[in-house]
Amino acid sequence: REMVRYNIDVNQLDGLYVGGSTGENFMLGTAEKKRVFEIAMDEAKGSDIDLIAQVGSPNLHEAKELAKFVTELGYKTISAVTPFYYNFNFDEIKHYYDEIVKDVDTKLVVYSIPALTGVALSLDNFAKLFENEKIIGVKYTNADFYLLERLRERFPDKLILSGFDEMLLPALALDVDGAIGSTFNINAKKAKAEIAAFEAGDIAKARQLQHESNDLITDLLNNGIYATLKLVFEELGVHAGYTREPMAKATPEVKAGAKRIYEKYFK
Ligand code: MN9
Repeated sequence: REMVRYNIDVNQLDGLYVGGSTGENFMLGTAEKKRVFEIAMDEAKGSDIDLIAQVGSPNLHEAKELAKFVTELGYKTISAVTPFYYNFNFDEIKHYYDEIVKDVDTKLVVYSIPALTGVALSLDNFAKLFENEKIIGVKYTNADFYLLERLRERFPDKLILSGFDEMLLPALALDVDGAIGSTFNINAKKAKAEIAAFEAGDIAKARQLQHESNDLITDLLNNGIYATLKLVFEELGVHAGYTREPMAKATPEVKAGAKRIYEKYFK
């Protein structure tokens, strides 16, 4: 709840992606996922922040149930990770997406993150997924900028949201519509300034801001990004809890590292 409030009140983000990797979604049970969706919606009510609910799971029954659940809660957009682990073929993946949106009127953004799922979608794969008009875009967490350029060129009307915070500037150069990222939880101000500089044509400033963000992101990654984001939140007075097993609990070294990051970048 406090993290959602911080993102609305302090970060003033345009939107929140609820139930993503950083939300440790793939370690949660269905009831817990539902509770997270309820809490985010509850806090967001009355603000004009956009919410996207990530409902995807290799358990298609669960994904469909969650899609229905969040639609009834009032979410306008859902997202689903590509189904992972079983090396599903593309027909199976296409069926998965068509099924998730079939019984809801919510629009869907594909969550593509090949490094963690092992599922790499081709340009033609995207074209087939996008034939379904309820599938309106992709959260693109991928360092393949050739594919990103081809996607933007071929689908000018689809929503492309960049997912690697450390590559925001090259993604902006390829005309993405926005970005979703873990580090925006604590680094929203700088990321928004970078986008504004890019849009104003001040590439030197945008690049400088990306350098500064990447110093922070590198330190976060080296200290364990999920635990450290939570620990920095704690330093900011936001009760963010701790990472769930099987992720390791923060050791004294990790805690000291997070404190150093807080002091270096946020004081
Ligand atoms: O998709 C996030 N991906 C993961 C969003 O956490 C797997 C990113 O925001 C990264 O955490 C971030 C650092 O690599 O770019």
